Amino acid sequence: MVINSTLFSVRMHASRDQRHLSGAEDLVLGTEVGSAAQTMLRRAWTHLPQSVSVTIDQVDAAALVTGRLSDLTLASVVDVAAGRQRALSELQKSGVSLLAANRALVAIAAGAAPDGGVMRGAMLVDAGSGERLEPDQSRGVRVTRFGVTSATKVDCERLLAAHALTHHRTREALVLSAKVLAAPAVIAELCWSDDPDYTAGYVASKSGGYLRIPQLKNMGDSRGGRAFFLAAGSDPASAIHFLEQTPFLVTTIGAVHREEP
Ligand code: WAQ
Ligand code: MG
Repeated sequence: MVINSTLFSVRMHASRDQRHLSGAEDLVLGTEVGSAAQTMLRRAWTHLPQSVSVTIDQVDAAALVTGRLSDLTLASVVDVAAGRQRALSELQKSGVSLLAANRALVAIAAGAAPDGGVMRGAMLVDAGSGERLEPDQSRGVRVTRFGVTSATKVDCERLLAAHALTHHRTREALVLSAKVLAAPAVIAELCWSDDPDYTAGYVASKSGGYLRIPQLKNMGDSRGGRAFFLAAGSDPASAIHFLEQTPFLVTTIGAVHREEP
């Protein structure tokens, strides 16, 4: 029984000139640590890194939280402007104020770190006031110590492939967002990639699931990021602790729906 066996958090970070290139994260059995690390190193090497770190930590089994992937809905939008509009309305539906949603979107689009670059982690945004709550606006909050059981990973890949979603980013983002939405006070997430070739992103919320939006930025744009919206007025400390420390394992997949164009 997977849940009762010892699990290890395996994470990789590749960089060049202090700049983040690639990262990966998994929660695996001891017997799977070697292959998980190897898969991550292989990925790191495709980015021509100068420095790569792989960190392996046993996780506290007593603290383990298990969860399910959100249902994924494939949105259909005509361009980036429509994609961003859709993201704003989905966030509002999930209880985020237009002010807060718009502030987060504008910040990610501009480069949310103080120097206008990409943050390593996520912004925490008060869903009412739009105020940023993360202690370090350059690093942000890094979600770590999460993964998906190998059987569920296979099921997830098969389901996504049936909808032509074959990039590992989609599955990884689904898994990450499952942990984010399980965090205390978090009501929604907005994300798009910092990879200049990957224009898709999503809004995930407790109420609406994972809405995949194929165009949230233009090709060639290397700005991207994440914002986690906290219920208005909440203290970010317990959310930060959960996101960074609590081991979270996905054991069940969700469904996939497609919106008509
Ligand atoms: N914790 C918090 N924030 C993170 C983490 C993490 N573990 N990893 C990345 N980020 C932030 C950081 O600011 C990055 O710049 C930004 O998110 C984007 O990261 O359904 O690939 O790894 O196909 O480039 C969306 C998938 C893909 C859409 C997102 O993000 C789909 C993606 P990336
Ligand atoms: Mg990236």
